[in-house]
Amino acid sequence: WEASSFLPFSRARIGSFFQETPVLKNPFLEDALLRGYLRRHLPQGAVLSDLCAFGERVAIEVDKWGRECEVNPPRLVHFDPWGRRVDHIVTSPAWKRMKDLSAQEGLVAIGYERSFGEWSRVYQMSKLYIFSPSAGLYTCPLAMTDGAAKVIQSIGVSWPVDEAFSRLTTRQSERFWTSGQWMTERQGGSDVATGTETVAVSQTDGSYKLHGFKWFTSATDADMTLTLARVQDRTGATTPGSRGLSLFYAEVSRDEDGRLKGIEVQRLKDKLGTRQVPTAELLLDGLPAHRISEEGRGVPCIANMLTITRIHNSISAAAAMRRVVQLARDYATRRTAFGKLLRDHPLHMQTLARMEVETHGAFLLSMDVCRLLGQEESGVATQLDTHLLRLLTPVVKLYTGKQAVAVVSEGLESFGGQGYIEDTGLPGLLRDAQVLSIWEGTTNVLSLDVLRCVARTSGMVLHAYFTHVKSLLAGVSSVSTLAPAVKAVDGALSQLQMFVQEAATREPGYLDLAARDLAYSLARIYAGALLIDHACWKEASASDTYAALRWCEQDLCPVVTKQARGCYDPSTPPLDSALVYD
Ligand code: UCC
Ligand code: FAD
Repeated sequence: WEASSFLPFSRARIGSFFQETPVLKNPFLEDALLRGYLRRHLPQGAVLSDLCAFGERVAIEVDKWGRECEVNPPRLVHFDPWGRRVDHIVTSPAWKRMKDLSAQEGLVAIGYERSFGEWSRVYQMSKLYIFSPSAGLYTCPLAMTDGAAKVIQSIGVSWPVDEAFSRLTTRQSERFWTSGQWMTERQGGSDVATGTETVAVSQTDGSYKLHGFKWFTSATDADMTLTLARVQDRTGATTPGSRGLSLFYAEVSRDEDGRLKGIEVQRLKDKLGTRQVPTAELLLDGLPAHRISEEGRGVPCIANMLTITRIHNSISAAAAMRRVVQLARDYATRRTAFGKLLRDHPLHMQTLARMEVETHGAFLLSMDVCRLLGQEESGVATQLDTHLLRLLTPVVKLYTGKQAVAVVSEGLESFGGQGYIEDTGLPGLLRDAQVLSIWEGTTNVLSLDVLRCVARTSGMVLHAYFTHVKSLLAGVSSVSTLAPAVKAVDGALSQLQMFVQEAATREPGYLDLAARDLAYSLARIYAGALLIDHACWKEASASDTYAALRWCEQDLCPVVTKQARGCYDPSTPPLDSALVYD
């Protein structure tokens, strides 16, 4: 017995070494790029102190709630104990706390209070950026809530949506509402125009009842929703395609027996990630609703919501990258391998530095779209700014969504095996990142949206893009250490301009094949210009310059590289198909 007390391993002892866990510190204070960006553009003390205090709260308190949302996911109770259908979505206390917190902290309200003029959106989104990785995906209902408020504001805040607008944008938690966005049906989430079967039957009082099946509805515990349906004429006929779609406002409410009015929750989706969010399949069986768009103008009307939710998506993508880098760099100061800390292994640091470069790019891209949104909303946007906002919203959403998956995946590996272990909370980051390129428009669908907006504006959005990128580069001195980066962006921009001119003369379908690479080129060149511009700021750090140089070493214009290889030639589609189905 005495001898065994010297053994390091026995029934009672499991060894003396325990790895220290990575520590989440105040995400505002830990983020030099965010703080630098705000010092440059929005240096107001009130903003910085609010973000600092909120960052502290996120690290100390909110992050735990986010974890609780993940381990205690929502469930659906179809029936009460006496057999009555109730369709209750039971959410965790932490999920409910997130709702109160979101109202109190003004996570939607800040964008509508506009206390900081054209920079109000940057302030709001900075707060969401700090919040997002700890939010237990509460950012999902907040994005849709913001989007719904935007739609209402764009059509005019009057009956029947005035009360809803005031609730969506309030800071009073007891009044705060969230909104859903029910677009996707079984036949199509991308091709909404063909896929929407839901019909709207007009009532004598001017309202409607909706009948249909919504295949994906997230945060189904929302208080209201915006949704698409086809108005039936007297014979029951509807107009097919996009021109038959109208936008409806519906409240999600219950009757005196506790039954949802006009809705049956069929089931909750069993999802790879976003498990914190109740995502349901809904049968709409006479849901009372009001039409809020002109008949047949549903898609353009809900496009305002898509703009907002896609911007939220981009912010969440950048935030996921930031969080995994933050945790990985902390871990590298605690974990030893081969006799030294991970931070002292140059190859490990190179890996984290590459992740950081991606994070820099994603952050600046996302914030720039927020800047443009704020300018448009406060009436100071030029025509060029408005064009840029339209073009960049899908570009930034699709690019950052993909980056987030890659960076978070790399980030997990930087914790070794522990990155794969569920109760570290790390795997959830990857699962949740994976959705960012799917919902709110997949990568291909958004790439095609870019082409459509170029065509619809007769190229004006591209003209705005080229003009603005040139203006970002214009101020850089030719002897600057940034010269190689400027040369790379300038060269890529010229290549892109030539590509666009040449592609316009090609056979139909040519640009469709190039759409994804074109969108990537737009994103990489623009991010390069933003990184250079930020590094030129008088208070920029040496790391800002280094990040710009590193970013610009990659292929900034893949659409031209691939064009040179014949990737979009008419011969490729049959070859692609043959390869896939070989
Ligand atoms: O996924 C969803 C919710 C997930 C949860 C929320 C998370 C938020 C982030 C949280 C972060 C953690 S809701 C479902 C989202 N679904 C989609 O995104 C659908 C993807 N499909 C598309 O985007 C398609 O391109 C469609 C549906 C917009 C295509 O519709 P159409 O009708 O076939 O397309 P058209 O012909 O291109 O557009 C019809 C009109 C045109 O205007 P007019 O008639 O005046 O010429 C377009 O200019 O709509 C206008 N339009 C737009 N306007 C279409 N798209 C846009 C746009 N993006 N911006 C402005
Ligand atoms: P499809 O349109 O069938 O696409 C399948 C594949 O085909 C994709 O890779 C796509 O890129 C590609 N593709 C499609 N068309 C083309 C084309 N023309 N050219 C090239 N490639 C193409 N929807 C809501 O309305 N409300 C919600 O709250 C909501 N929540 C969601 C929550 C989660 C967790 C998920 C995963 C989805 C949610 N969705 C929601 C649905 C989501 O918006 C759709 O799944 C998405 O828009 C894609 O539509 P789809 O599933 O019909 O895919």
